[in-house]
Amino acid sequence: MKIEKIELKRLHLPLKEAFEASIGQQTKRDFLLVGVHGEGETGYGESVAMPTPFYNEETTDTVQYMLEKFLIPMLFSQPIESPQDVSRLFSKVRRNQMAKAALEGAVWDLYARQKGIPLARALGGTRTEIAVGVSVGIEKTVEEVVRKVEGFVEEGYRKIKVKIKPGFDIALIEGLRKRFGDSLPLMADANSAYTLEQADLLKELDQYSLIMIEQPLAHDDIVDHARLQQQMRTPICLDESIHSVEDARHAIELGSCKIINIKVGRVGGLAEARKIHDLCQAHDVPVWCGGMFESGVGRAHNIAITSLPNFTIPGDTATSSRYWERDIVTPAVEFSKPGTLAVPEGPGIGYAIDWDVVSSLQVLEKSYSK
Ligand code: OSB
Ligand code: MG
Repeated sequence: MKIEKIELKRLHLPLKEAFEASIGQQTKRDFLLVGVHGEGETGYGESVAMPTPFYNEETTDTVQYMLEKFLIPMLFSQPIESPQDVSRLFSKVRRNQMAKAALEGAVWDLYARQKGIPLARALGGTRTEIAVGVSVGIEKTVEEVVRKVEGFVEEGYRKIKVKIKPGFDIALIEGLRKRFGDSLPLMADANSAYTLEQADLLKELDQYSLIMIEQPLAHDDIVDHARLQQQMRTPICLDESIHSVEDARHAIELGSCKIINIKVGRVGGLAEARKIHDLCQAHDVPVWCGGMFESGVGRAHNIAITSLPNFTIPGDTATSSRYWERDIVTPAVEFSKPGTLAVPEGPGIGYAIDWDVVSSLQVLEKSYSK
């Protein structure tokens, strides 16, 4: 693959409404759009790090720094045959998964475009459509969350995930079950808001037949999660704790979870995401694709990886209109039928960049040549 030029654009994209979780409130995305040019084509990726280090240790600034100082120069320093080479090349840089994933994802898109095939096919995906759910933030009252969920159920979302935190947990889940009954596919995400000492409280959730509880304990833990899983019927899903296929192997061996949330950014890119998918498939551990409020570019990457066969649980890849007044891609990401997104058939990510929107959001632009 010839890689001739790389462009970074920093964009501020306001969320339609603020989103609250136990790790804090978010009102906009501040992220980098990465363009990789070669042989007359351009591939796109985006960084999913937040502006603050409250989900993981990376931030938009650290991603920009790592790209400029290390990852872009490394990519220019070696011939690349395929996107897997990028993943191998970057493996000597410790961590900084979201910085690596932003650039690696753009190279995957470029690779698929150069071959004239959809990114989903380049990854080995087989689905033509994917089922999706939606992640719902914390509100002031249970009633407000119930009202939000009513709208999403009406739209056809196939899974409802609600954020919980101490003091906004059991009563919320009970309220949702009272309103929607036991058949609503429902799960809770704690973003590490509890400790093992609160196991008795978490075990109360067992009576509500949740599909899973996501990351109840510390962001860097797999030992206490294994202890908790032994005491709980509800499957534990790990998000923050999994950064690599090795982390996934350790968690599966220890019994720390029964389900894994794969976020392409959190694990350092599509090649690593696929390795985790394959390992989980071999161990009968279902996976689903998490979200980081991606713009349409990251959303398209999420759709592509979700086309792999072991993504059997609806992910958090909701439509563009759930987040943005105007997305940066065209067409916007919308349902092909309720709760379903079609896997694009065009080359690469299958969406075009809307440059008018990008230029209206852009706060910084940089370009690097070989
Ligand atoms: O824990 O899954 C999470 C958003 C930002 C950071 C972490 C998480 C989330 C979400 C929202 O749950 C997912 C989305 O709608 O993109
Ligand atoms: Mg999560």
